[in-house]
Order: sequence, then C-alpha cells, then structure tokens
Amino acid sequence: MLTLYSTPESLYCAKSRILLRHKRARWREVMPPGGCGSAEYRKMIPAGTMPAIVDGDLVLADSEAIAEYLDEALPEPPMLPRDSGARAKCRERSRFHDTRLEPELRKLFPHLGSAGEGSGIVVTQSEVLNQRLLELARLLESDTSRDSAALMLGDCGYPVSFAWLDAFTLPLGLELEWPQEVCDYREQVANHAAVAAELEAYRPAMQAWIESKLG
Ligand SMILES: N[C@@H](CCC(=O)N[C@@H](CS)C(=O)NCC(=O)O)C(=O)O
Repeated sequence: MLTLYSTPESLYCAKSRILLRHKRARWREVMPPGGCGSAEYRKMIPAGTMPAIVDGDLVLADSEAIAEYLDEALPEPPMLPRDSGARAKCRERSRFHDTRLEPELRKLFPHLGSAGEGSGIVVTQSEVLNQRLLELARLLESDTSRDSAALMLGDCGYPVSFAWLDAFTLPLGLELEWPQEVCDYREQVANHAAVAAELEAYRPAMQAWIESKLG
C-alpha cells in the first residue's frame, strides 16, 4: 500500500489526497519522522517538504511530481486530457496554483493572530490576491479545451487554497473580490465527490490550526 507523508493541516497534502480519493487509491498516512523538515526526514526527502510518497521502491516528493506519477500508475479515471494542447493547459492551471496563487496566500500564514484589517501586509496581499484571482479568471475564460465536468490534475490544488482564503477573510480583514468565472469554477470543482470528501475531512484541521494561532 502506498504511504503518504503528511500532517493534517498541510495544504499540499490535501491536494494529493484529492487525487488519491478521485483515483480510489488505498493509502496510509504517516507523519514525517522527526517532524517536517527534520534531519531524519531529509535523509529520505532532501527538500524536507510534504507531501511525499513511498510506493514500493519509489520515494517521491513534490505534489505535482506525485500527481503526474499517480496519474500514470493509477490510470483510471484519467486526470490529464488526451489532446496535447489541452494537457498542457491543464498543467498550466496546476502551475498557476502552485507558483502564482498559493505562494501569495502563504505569505499571510505568519501574520494570523498579529495582523488585522488595514495592516500593511493585509492591504498588500488583498491587492496581490485580487490580481491573481483576476488572472485565474482570464486563464479559465480563455481555456476552451477545459472539460468543466471532469476533475483534472490541474484542479486539485485550488479547493483547499480557496478554503484558506475564506477562512482568513474575517480574522485578517482580507478584502477579496471573487470574479464570477472563479466562483463558477470553484463550484464545479467542489461538486466532485473526492473534493467534497477531502474538504469535509480537512476543514476541522484547518480550523484547529487557525484557532491555535488566534489563541
Ligand atoms: N511545491 C511543493 C510545496 C510543498 C510544501 O511547501 N509543503 C509544505 C506543507 S503544505 C511544507 O512542507 N512546508 C515545510 C517546509 O517547507 O519545510 C509541493 O507541491 O509539494
């Protein structure tokens, strides 16, 4: 059985679990030995990041590398389109999440409990995140190859990042404007059983983390 190294509140582990659930995979979850980033964990995973998987002899980190591997190892249902152009657009959507949207959300994590409405970081990140949401809207709008009924590899990071944005809005006083395209996309993705199940399981861990920071 596949092993997933994870912690309950890790956003990228939730991304991997959405994929595992959609593929109806069997897996077990363990915490990184010695904790995330520990010397012990780094002996196995040089970057020290989660998620990481062990599948037989294969030890693999990075949610995107894991997603591509799982889509090949567990081909049903396919989570990359057949057409090469559509496949590339799907990967572009995935990378937009990992390299453009989530890193801006991540900048808020250290400020929960200390920053609030109107503080510099919140004003700056509200602006940047609104820009990213607009860019995502344009990306979705211009992608005529996307099958809005199917859950694809490029969709798996978004539900959890959207949930974090919601959860941060009140305590931090974030001022977000959600473009209609993004709202529609969010609803389409959330309708998949794998996403709904992961969000239901993940939200308590996310809330517990937030409450631990708010004190
Ligand atoms: N690009 C990586 C990012 C993974 C990542 O940053 N994971 C966080 C947890 S959500 C982590 O391991 N943080 C601890 C660290 O960077 O040492 C991926 O997609 O797997």
